[in-house]
Amino acid sequence: MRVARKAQVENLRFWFQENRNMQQHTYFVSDLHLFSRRSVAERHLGSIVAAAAEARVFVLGGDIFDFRWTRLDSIEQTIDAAVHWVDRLVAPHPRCEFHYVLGNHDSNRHFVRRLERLAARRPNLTCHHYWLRLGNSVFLHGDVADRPMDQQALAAQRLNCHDDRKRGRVSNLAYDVAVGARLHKVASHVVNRRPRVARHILSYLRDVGQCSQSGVRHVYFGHTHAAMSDYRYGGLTFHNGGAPIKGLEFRILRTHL
Ligand SMILES: [Mn+2]
Repeated sequence: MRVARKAQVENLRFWFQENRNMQQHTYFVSDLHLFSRRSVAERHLGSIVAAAAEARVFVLGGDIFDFRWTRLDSIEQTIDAAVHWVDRLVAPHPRCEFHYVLGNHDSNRHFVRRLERLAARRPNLTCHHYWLRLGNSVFLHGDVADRPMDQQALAAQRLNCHDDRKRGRVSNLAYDVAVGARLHKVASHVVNRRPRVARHILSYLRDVGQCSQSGVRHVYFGHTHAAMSDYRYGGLTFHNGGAPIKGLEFRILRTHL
């Protein structure tokens, strides 16, 4: 009897440990640019859902949707589809904590309002406008990599995205040609040299008090569409999962948390 009880306790302990291990991971995904024609994110949806199913924390790092370059009929329709997409990811995984850190492309104010309304209904979803700190890691979209920006400059820049309009057919075609010719890849490598990107992000993080002095060790970001892992700069380690766009590298990042 005593042996049986002991075995039961052991089994229970094993079960809890297994479950705890399964719930340990924190994932970061950004720049899916869903609804734009250039995005191949649909190919990765299975892996995203699988990661969410075993994650303790799942961070959506911005530009998850692309309203400006949507292939749906209107921005309104895209917003409906986007909110539905987030809910379909969040609702079936109540044990996973989801954080949506906004990017420039998903800063459309109508979308943000709807996303915040969804977050109010879903206890496991939180929306962050600029950055998120968890343990020794900071998560941000990364549009501060474009040029040196403090918080005030970023907020001003984001205002330009609040009323993003859907782009017309001609500019869409021009962009497709650029993507076809891999021009976006070349441009991205020139503008997004790693030391420059890290320097700009670091200067923003200092402005918002999130640097190595306050215990930050890892920075997870997107926006540049240039994947990088374990890039050391200014006492921090930078990670970027790239983007699921033709010709570019894309990864779902499992963080150090
Ligand atoms: Mn971006």
